Amino acid sequence: MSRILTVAAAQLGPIARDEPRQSAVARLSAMLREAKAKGAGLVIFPELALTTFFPRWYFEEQAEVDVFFEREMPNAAVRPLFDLAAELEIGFNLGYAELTPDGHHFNTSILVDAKGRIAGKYRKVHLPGHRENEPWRPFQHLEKRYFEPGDLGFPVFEAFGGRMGMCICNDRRWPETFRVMGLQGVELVSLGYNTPVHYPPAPEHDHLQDFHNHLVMQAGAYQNGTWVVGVAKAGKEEGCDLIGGSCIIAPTGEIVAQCATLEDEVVIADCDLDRCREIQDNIFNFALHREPESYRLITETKGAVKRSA
Ligand code: ING
Repeated sequence: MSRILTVAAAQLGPIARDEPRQSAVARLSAMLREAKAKGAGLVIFPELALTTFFPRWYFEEQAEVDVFFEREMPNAAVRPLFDLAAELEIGFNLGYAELTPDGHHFNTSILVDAKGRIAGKYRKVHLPGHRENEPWRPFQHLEKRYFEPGDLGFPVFEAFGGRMGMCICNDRRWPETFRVMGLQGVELVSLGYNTPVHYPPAPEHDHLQDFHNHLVMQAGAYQNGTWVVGVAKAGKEEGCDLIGGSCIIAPTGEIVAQCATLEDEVVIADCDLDRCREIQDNIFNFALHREPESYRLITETKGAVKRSA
């Protein structure tokens, strides 16, 4: 038995600050067509795929920030992407900045099915960076200022013939993210990221960004027996170098497809969702091997506690 889902990782190169959404949507649509031509049934786009990564700047006025947010989804600018996907009968994961009708700001991704319907929504839980302007930095990382932590948890959706989960960027660095979805039997986690090469608080780690990117996603895949598709907004975007490394990872942790550029690039893999069983029924058979009584600290504390044995 094998449930093959052909998945495309659709990496974006830089989006300029003044690039209109229509331009980004045209680039996303071109990659959707390419993915369809290569047999894909699901295309994964990056985090905040409609605009430049605006948390790199400090804005005094909220109105200056809100121009980067979508008040409804789909909307006029994005509707052509939804229509094309429904016409081609292909689904996609799209990351964008969500401004809700009651004024909440989230870093969001949606899973859209092959008929153009929103089958799932996720709001980024782990917001990296800082809240106040820190002029010592060559660029800001103000996600804690511009977004609220996601309020939907880490849901898993039945779609595309399997159990689909999502997370966003920094979420991938936290093992809890994948484990909560693993405990719901997730079979494919899709995620987008905007990851600068330079990390101002620890520049001595800059050369490790690509290694850490794959390390955390491969671990997440293997330790939960799930496919993972991680997709970058890459390249020098408004003077800030973002890593690429978009890839498709099997439940064994093996990278089976990887982008080679820092531009718009589509890579494809046939993901046999039944291969999750090799891991979930054996080495990481949670019901057989986990000992949650020993893990209480994980949900009882936020920061580390210095307990003596
Ligand atoms: N970006 C980065 C990420 O978690 C970051 C923030 C960069 C953290 C480098 C650590 C090192 O990949 C987003 N958008 O979360």
